[in-house]
This record gives sequence, structure tokens and C-alpha cells, in this order.
Amino acid sequence: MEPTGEQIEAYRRDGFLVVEDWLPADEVERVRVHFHRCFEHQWETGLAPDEVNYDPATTPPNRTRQLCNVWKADRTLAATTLAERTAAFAAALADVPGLRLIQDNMIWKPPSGAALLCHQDAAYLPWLDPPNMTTCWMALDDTRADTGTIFYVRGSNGWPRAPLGGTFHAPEDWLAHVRASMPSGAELELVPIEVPAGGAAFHDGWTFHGSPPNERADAQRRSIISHMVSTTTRWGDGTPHPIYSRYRRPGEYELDGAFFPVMWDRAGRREPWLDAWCADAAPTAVGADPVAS
Ligand SMILES: O=C(O)CCC(=O)C(=O)O
Repeated sequence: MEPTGEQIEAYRRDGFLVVEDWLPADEVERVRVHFHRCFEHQWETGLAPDEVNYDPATTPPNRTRQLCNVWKADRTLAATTLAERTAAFAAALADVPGLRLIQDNMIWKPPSGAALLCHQDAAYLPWLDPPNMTTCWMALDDTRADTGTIFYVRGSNGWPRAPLGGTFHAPEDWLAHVRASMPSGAELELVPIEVPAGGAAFHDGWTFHGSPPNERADAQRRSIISHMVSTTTRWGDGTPHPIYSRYRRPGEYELDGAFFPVMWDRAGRREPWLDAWCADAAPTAVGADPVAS
């Protein structure tokens, strides 16, 4: 599946592209079941994700919940975040020769859940050379502006690159960092992504985006996200990342495909073990949404 010329043009101009029907309905149902197992800390493979920002017993109920690199913990979720077609489509949008997963992300904003800071993803990657990112954000619920969906700042991919600033989880003002970083004379055009469950939005690593609080007391807002980097990316010589730099072989610059798998490249490369890893997931009965009211 390839983007049309119009989609590529829109992505490069706006810094994002919405594709309303990305995941089939049965995949959305399967993913929801495994998403909730993971938030209950049930790791299908026995391996924990790299970041677990949620504990059912202690996390305040209105906090937006997050797990990162769940592909190692659950192979049903891996099949979605490591899908070849996602990388092929995104590489064409971003005009890169191929993409590897740097991190996947599960975001669960519960009813009345707190905001996430409006930020640029690539600013979090000074440990890579060059810092870059292409993301596929996939909705597991019908999203609306008032359910705390993701918002993009149209055209901010063309703004000067800002340093990191602000608190990611539950900031007091989710727009403070982008307002402080935007060039003078620029307009803050916020675009809420309102899609049916299974809809997706692709965005560039320098596009400002974030999400306000979920204003509704009756709506979940869940998403599963593939954060990818170009296959031309190498380790940088800057300050190591406290978690992800563990996967660097001393003295080497090449990213290791065992930890940052190549999903697709123009030469036909994909990690040879990847399809078996995803296919080995135990079949899941498709059924009721675990948090449906
Ligand atoms: O889902 C959200 O609210 C934000 C997600 C995000 O920051 C991202 O996909 O890069």
C-alpha cells in the first residue's frame, strides 16, 4: 500500500497525514484485549516492556497511562506496531530508504484523563544521529476533540527545531512549551484528529503535537503507536539515553536490529525473525472490549 501523491504532499506541507481506515476491525478488537492485558502487567512472552508508566494499584486514576516497547512483551501487539505496511507507507511519506522501530507506545487516556505535553518527538532523541522520527499513531476508540485526542500544530514541522521543555505527563498547561518555542509571527493552528477506531495519523518527528485532558467522563481514549526512525540513523556521541542506550554495543554506531528491528526498506530488507515473532502470538478470541461500558 503506497500513499498517493496528494497524501505525500499534504504530509510534507502539514507535518502529518490522517488515514481514516488503517486497521481492520478484527485487529482493533484483538489489540484492545492485549492492550488491557499489558496494562494489567500480563506479559505474554515473560518479558516486561522497556517503560511501564502505570501500575493498577498506585497510579492516580486520572493519569494518562503509558507503556513503551511492548512488542517484546506481547506478540499480538507486536504484529501491529511492527507491521511491514506501516513502515513502507511511512517511508514513502518521509522520503527515507527504510524504517526501523525505535519504540512502540501504548497510550490509555481514561475518562477525565490528564493531558500530554505538546512536543516534538525528535527533540527527545539527541542520542541518535541524526535525531529523526516518523510515527504512525493508531486509534483504538472513535476519537473526538473533547475526548483528549491527539492534536497537531499544522506546519510546525517547518519551524526551527526547539530544545526539550516542559513536563510530558499531566503538564499544567499542555500548550506552554509550544507557545514558548514557536517563531514570532507564526500561527498556532491546532488540528484535532477525529477518526473512527482503527483510524491512523502519521506525523513527522519535528511536528508539534500533544493532547489535552479528556473532558468526557464516559469515553476512553486509547492508542497504539509505532515510532520509527530512518534506517540511515546511527548512534550519536551525545549523552546516552538511560534506557535505550543499554542496547548499544560498545564502540559501535550501527543500531542493533534485535532491539530496533528494521520493518521495511526499499531493498527488501526486514528482520528475518520478525514475521515468525508476530505469527507466534497465541490466537485471541475476538470479543467484547474489556472496558466497554
Ligand atoms: O496520544 C497522544 O496523546 C500523544 C502521542 C504522542 O505523543 C505520539 O504519538 O508521538
